[in-house]
Amino acid sequence: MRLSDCHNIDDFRRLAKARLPFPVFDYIDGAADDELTKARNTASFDTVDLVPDVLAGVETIDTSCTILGRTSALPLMLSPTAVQRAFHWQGETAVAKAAEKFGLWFGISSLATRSIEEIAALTSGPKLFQLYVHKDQGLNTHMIERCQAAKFDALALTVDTIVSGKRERCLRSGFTTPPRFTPASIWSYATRPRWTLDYLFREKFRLPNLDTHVTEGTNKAVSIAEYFNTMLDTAMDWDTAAAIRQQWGCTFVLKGVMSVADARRAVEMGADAIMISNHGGRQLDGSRAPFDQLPEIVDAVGGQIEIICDGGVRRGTHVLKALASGATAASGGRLYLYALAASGQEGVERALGILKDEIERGMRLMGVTAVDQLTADRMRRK
Ligand code: FNR
Ligand code: LAC
Repeated sequence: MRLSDCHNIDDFRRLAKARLPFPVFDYIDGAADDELTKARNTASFDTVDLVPDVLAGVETIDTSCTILGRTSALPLMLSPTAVQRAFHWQGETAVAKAAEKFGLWFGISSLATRSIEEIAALTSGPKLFQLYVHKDQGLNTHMIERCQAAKFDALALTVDTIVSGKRERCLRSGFTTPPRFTPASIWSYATRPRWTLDYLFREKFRLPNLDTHVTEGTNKAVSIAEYFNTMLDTAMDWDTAAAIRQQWGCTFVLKGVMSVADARRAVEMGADAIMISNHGGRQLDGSRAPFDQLPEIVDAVGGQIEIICDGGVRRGTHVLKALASGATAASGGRLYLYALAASGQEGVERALGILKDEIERGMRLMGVTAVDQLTADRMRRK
């Protein structure tokens, strides 16, 4: 099988499986426990049918939209994923360049194998840095301040990894990554290399303290790092917080929110967006699919916060269905990781080209000329 034989994301999965050592493929493809949620994430898109307006007469279509204050050529974000150089020698460099070429947001994991600064130097496109909320405040501060200096556009706190999901394929294969893949952004902080996944699974993370309340006005200026750490731990007067975020120009995302209660808390915290996500089924197996959960979240906080539907996306029509359900955009990891593993930057660009084509084709066949025309009446839940 060759790259030219790949005409959809599932073809890339097959090519990656053929080309990767099985422990590496299983780390990408695998999920927690019985992998029910990973399967459900994609299957959930089949629970709705699209209703096209074929007499609408569609000439030019515009697939662009605004996500987190930046223009995106498609309503699709590349979610942060770890240790990409374990999948292909080009690693995050390939994905960053492909994302820039297609005008898409690129999410960089805390466990990336290229540093914050390397990635920033690689691409002028919109960049999101994903932070686990480490118990070690010094590490949080270290990462946040470097993101600010590197002018990242968004900071995403991953809040669904208080403990790692049970990845049975990795337990069987013994997959982990060697010290040379110690997260490049952590290395300069960590005085000794840590095995990436062991580090991740051993490190006990914290959850943000969501019981924030506005303190008496104390408009003292604080650093960005202090802001986020303060916001995570205690209260902060929101005027100061807003002023600091304005100064940095960074948007603030909570990744891994699934419940209405957490979505409301995210609004209270002043987050700019939530990624409705179950981490691609890699955390709590049996969790509901983000696409299934979307209507409840949109009813509760739609219009108050941007809502990204993350996970299970393998087709352009999945993106269209997420938007018709009220999402600002869709996002995914494996939709580009299989292609990276199979064929580096060339593979990722082919995969993004396929998704772009499927989104455009789907819009034409739906009879819509812009993504904001994808409204609830354009689909029916079965
Ligand atoms: C991930 N994901 C992830 N999320 C995160 O916040 N930090 C991370 O380092 C990683 N690493 C990671 C590695 C691999 C191999 C995968 C497959 C996923 C989760 C990722 O951001 C996203 O939520 C899921 O990938 C979405 O599901 P799909 O699109 O892969 O089905
Ligand atoms: C994973 C971690 C790195 O899903 O978030 O593998």
